[in-house]
Amino acid sequence: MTRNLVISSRCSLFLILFFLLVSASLTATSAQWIWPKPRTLSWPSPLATILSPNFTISSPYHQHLSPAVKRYRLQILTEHHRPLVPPPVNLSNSSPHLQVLTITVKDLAAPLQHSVDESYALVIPTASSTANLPAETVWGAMRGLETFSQLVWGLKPLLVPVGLDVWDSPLFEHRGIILDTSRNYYPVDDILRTIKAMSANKLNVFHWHVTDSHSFPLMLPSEPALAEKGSYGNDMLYSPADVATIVRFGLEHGVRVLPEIDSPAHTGSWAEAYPDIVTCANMFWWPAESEWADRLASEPGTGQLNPLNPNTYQVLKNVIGDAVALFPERFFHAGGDEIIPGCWKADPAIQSFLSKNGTLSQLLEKFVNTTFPYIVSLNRTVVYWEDILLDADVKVDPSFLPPEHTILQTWNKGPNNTKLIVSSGYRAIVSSSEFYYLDCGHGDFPGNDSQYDPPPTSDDSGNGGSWCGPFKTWQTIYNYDIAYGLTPEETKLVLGGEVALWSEQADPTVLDVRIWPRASAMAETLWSGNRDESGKKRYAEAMDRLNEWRHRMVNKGIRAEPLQPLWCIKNPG
Ligand code: CP6
Repeated sequence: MTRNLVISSRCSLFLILFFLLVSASLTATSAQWIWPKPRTLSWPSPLATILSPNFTISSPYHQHLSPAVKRYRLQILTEHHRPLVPPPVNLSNSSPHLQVLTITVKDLAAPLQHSVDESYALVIPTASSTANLPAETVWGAMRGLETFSQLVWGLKPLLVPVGLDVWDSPLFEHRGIILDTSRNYYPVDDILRTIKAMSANKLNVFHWHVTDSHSFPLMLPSEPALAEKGSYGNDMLYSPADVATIVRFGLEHGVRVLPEIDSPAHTGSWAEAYPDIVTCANMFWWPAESEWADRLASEPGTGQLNPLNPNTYQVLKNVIGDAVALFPERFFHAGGDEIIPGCWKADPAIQSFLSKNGTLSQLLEKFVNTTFPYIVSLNRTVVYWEDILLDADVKVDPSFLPPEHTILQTWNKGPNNTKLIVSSGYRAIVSSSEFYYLDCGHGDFPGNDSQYDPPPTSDDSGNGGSWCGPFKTWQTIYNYDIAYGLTPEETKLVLGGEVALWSEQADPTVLDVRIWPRASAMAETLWSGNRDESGKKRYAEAMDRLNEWRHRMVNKGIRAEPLQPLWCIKNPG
């Protein structure tokens, strides 16, 4: 008894905040299994029936939906999920076994792009052997299939709730993950596994930060030298066939693949093929004598494309043209973050431009004015990092960025910068580092209270892991309201959010554990919010469900990290 109390209070440390906020949700019922929680679900009595071993899914033929249907049927029949906490469900003695799930789609032609309708309904009656999944589009049907698959559990036989009614649709249309494949390389299989897990969490945008200063792994047919010379090696690049595989896999999972070719900063790797178009590529920002040898994001030689060199635009147009041809996605992310004045100032031509009263912002305006209209001419909406408009030193006049073709993505102070962006009439994607950066909290220098010798340099300005710490817990992410402090009109301009895995200190060995289940926390807040019907944040209920969801993800082969000791989960309250 005493022992149990001690353990119990230890576990409660994790929960104590949330106990205070919750009471109603302890009557764990209906949607205990589903992540993210549907917008509306009714299940008046906790009854289940047997899922027939001959269970089938009927659906209209569609190039991308049909493979998804086949995959889900196999998964449903073979997963044999056993919940950690047995659901309080009775087997109905009058319901027939469930034989068929019938999918109907209103608009079979709607392509997977921003603002496509993802709504669906799911009706599993008590007195019929057929369940129905009507959806507006095939992408909504995929979301409904995921929900249905999460409702099936058990060994032999498989069980599925009956008398259940779901109507579901996302609160935010853009729900993504950023993966940086430049600082460290990820094989195609790791990317596919991530997209699969995204789809299970109803996330719909894989933002692929494919190139940066450290390596250029994307093989582009018009500019092969960039990857030949700028990748980490022949075995660490993405061929056009790899990209096609990833794009098609995304389509079959309802996940858009949004490429980012970051420029003009973050282009050091381009100098391997084109040294003349990159400024400061060999400049060391970090003191070479530093004992910490902390070589992270901005060092060595972050490199910036030279806006005064005409060859820059020659190469860029080829790169952009190829990228647009490889990725059907209608958004194109052109970067625009973190321009370092000193890097441009290292170039003699730029020095002379500046000495004649030219400004750094004019250099960026020239760059934007030569690339942005070209991207728009290729029928793309351009996404830029917020810096392009909000940076203190190097930014463009808003007149260069018409809001109908421009989306801005935050990464600094979330609520403030989101407000600045949408109040200027731009659409925003929210990725504030203080909530949504999954890499932060690693690689910190010891603080001044270290019991060991202090570091020889305490400046950590080049450290991609230090100043955005501490580590973001799932609760920090779940708690964040991306439209905080905005008017309803402004909120309409917030397309959604993306969590980010920057890869200075990540690679395939930690990919799953860094992303999951913390990205699941964002997935739910963007799909159905973080509050219960009474408007209270639903932490404890979410904790129970997220434990189950993490357990289920692990069984699907996603190495999501644990949130609690198993003991706490088995002994709730
Ligand atoms: N790389 C690029 C990065 C970051 C950004 N852009 C970054 C900045 C701050 C933190 C983490 C990552 N590593 N290209 C900013 C968008 Cl804390």
